[in-house]
Amino acid sequence: MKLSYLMVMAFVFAAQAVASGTVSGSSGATEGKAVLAVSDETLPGTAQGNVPTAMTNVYGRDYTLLNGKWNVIVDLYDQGRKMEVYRNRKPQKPEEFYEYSFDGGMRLNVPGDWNSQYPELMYYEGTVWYARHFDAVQEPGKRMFLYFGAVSYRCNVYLNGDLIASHEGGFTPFQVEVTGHLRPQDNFLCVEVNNRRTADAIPALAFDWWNYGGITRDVMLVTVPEVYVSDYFIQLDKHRPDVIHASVTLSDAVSREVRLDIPELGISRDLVTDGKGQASVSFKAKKLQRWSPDCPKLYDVSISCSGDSISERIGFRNIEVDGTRILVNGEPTFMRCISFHEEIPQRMGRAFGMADAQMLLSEAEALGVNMIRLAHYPQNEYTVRLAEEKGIILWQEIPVWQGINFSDAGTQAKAERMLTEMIMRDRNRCAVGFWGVANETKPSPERNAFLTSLLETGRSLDTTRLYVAAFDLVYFEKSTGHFEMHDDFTDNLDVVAVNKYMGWYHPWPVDPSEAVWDVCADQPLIISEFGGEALYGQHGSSDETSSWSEEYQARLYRDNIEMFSHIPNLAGVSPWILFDFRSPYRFHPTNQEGWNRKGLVSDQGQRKAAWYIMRDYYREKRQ
Ligand code: GCB
Repeated sequence: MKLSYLMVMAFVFAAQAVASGTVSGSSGATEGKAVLAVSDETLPGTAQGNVPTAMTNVYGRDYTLLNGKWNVIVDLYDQGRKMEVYRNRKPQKPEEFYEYSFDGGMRLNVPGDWNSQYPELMYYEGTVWYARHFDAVQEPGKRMFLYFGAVSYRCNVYLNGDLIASHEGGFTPFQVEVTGHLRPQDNFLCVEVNNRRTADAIPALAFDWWNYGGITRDVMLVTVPEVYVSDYFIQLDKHRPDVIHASVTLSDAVSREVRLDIPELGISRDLVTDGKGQASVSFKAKKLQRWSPDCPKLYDVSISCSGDSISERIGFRNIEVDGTRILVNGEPTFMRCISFHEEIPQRMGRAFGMADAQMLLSEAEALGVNMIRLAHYPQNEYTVRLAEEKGIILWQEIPVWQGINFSDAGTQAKAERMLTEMIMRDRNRCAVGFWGVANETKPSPERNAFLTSLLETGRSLDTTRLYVAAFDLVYFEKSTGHFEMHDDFTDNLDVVAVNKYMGWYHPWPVDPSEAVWDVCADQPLIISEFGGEALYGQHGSSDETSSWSEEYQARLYRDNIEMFSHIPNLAGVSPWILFDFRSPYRFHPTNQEGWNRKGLVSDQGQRKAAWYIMRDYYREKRQ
């Protein structure tokens, strides 16, 4: 099959799906945009158009996991597409042969990154072809979708030899409808995964974490009714404590009766979708107990229409800004925050399941946090949902991390797509209090336009969260004797966040007791990163940065904590970071060895001296 034919078929497939209303429904905000667009020939620069986002609450659906051992071909020179390995051909005649086979070769666990599974793949950046067979029961009147929790970083998906979908972005889900394209037995699913860093990608060419590649989250075959509830958004009003807003979108533009039940609140509402398949309602909920870090109350909520019913546990809380304070359920709340990457240090691999979520979150809880900044990209749903059950407020962000090409329209479209996919996946999670749009960007007209459009996109999908971005532009102004920052873009944000490494990247210009801040004085300010490196078990001078000692790191924490009391609009702090994490550009041969050592906890799970200082500070901030 020639590639052009393949591409045509892919478009036909996608177009058929759309013509029959089979591409998953979308929210009002994504509605009306282009349909499932299969990429151009090359993976880098994969064009997705504005594909409707994946269905809401996939774990509440009828699904089969396609996880497990997949066969793979490592394709360093990108020859697999030319050889059409996705067709998985076998010799049929004596003179026929193929220079590939998925059988008998390397196998990789899905979900999982490839880097941690074979030593020779540890640094690999390129293409890996994943393949597996599966059976599928196509029930009459039902629709089927392949759903990928995340593939890092870009991929093409081939089913039974045809290209059916493409996706770019390593941390958000996507789906493709396969109704009518499945055989009862032995479907051949092949995914061409590529994690090469490129200048137009997000993140771009260099970033301070490991570039894990692979099918890193669950793969599911999902069965839904002909017309199904594709999306819903049920949240408390931004300001009022007892008014719930609910909107429901069906997969198809049809008018149907929909019922919304919250039995514990005695709520049962009948809605009728309009010609676009959408309906919304607002109502008062008497005796509503709001979700909070101290009492993470969740309610069973179900939405049904003829033929479909979906339920999950949803919580209700208000989060808003009052002057320089952040209010949670009307109460001024200091954000005792921590960050972690989606990485299990002991395994040197990306986190993906419930056990991993338990590990990461229990160590965060031990520190006494009420909030986590999920650095620097949307993390898996196990983590998000478990954090919600534990009462931890979340900041989720997209990987717009330094070095992004703000002048590239394609890059901007990708960022908007990532933001949309993140918000659509998690906007029913009341734990999410903050959507982060960028980390460490510098003022420029292009940057401003890029971020402005991200905020517009975000706010068109969700106005109940606080929008935030982290900046590294604070400096000490000698003439005033204050720490200052001048970036007008901050006016567009609900909360301003600052990464400032006093005592590490920046020597103290004054004693910490005199380090007074005058930064965005009329807005809430979160110190979203501070810290320094120490090798667990290494002892040395508390005065010497280059000792990489626990003593120096502990002192740095004490000094920063002292400085915090001179930031009048401080609304929260977040040490960088909970665990030491893998980073390719941490070259020091004995202190780093490819690790960023700013963790409060070592790669082997040992708590450094600074951990105790932070724990005590958070204990005090609770009172
Ligand atoms: C930062 C970045 C973070 C890095 C950190 C560091 O400002 O936001 O991703 O890992 O500094 O350790 O330098």
